[in-house]
Amino acid sequence: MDGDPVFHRASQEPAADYTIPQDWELYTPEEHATWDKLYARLMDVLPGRADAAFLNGLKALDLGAGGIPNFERMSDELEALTGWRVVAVPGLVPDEVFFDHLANRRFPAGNFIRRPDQLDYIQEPDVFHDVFGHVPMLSNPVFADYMQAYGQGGLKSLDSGCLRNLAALYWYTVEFGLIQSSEGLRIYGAGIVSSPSESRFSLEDASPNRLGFSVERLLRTGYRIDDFQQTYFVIESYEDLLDRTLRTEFDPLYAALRQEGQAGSYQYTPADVLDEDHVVTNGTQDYANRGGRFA
Ligand code: HBI
Ligand code: FE
Repeated sequence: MDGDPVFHRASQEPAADYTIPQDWELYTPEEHATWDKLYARLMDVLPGRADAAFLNGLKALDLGAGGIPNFERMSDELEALTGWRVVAVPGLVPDEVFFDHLANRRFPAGNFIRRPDQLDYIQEPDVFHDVFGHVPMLSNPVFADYMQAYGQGGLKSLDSGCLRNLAALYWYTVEFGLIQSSEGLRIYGAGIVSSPSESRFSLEDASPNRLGFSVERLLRTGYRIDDFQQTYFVIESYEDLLDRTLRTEFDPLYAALRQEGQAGSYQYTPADVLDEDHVVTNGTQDYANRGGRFA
């Protein structure tokens, strides 16, 4: 993720932490209508596919009330649940800024929304991806702890040469994670829940692999940034995700990556299934004809 923010309607230069006013009163009726359209499309797909933790968060924060949520009001409700607040930023921010926000229970969300002709896919996270996709899970106390731990870990990794490896852990959990829930396989990743087509694909298509979560495996695994994932990683529970991550000694893993010349690169492609992988479902090989670039 390049660190240069793209200024969207920023009413002023961002602060050192890249935060800007949300300018909620400046949204047009068309921008609010875009939120409502995207929300309605996803509510046709997510019940029965998104994990209960996500759906409960959506309800608790009332994100379907109509129009783009006001960050101040939403943050007061979220803060009462897990101590998290949502702050407006103009776009992607540099890693150290991003990690510092997460480490302090502040989720940086773009304040712009995609144009009506971009409903299906946007290159850069907008307010719908960031707030609809990420914020409901922050109302779950265990996942809220995981996100803060990720930020704290990121700050400790700034000089490791392994930030791209750490980004893969974020990608395959926070963005594209699946969970083995009591009702079956369910979605919790923000990148999936904000996409109606990938919400179906990730659970029901035969072509992607679905493998058991492992921190070390993810640090070494590349991912696709402009197509559906070819592999999804499945956690047993948010407690297990948090516990394994907190118990992981990252420094020796980073040292091994550097020693192997793998720091900042991905030893495994999104297509690989390893002998030691716990296979939930093996993908079919016709996935490869979908195209898309690896990160
Ligand atoms: N900035 N606003 C914003 N949102 C992100 O998701 C984000 C970022 N900067 C860096 C970043 N993500 C990546 O390093 C993460 O994948 C770790
Ligand atoms: Fe995201």
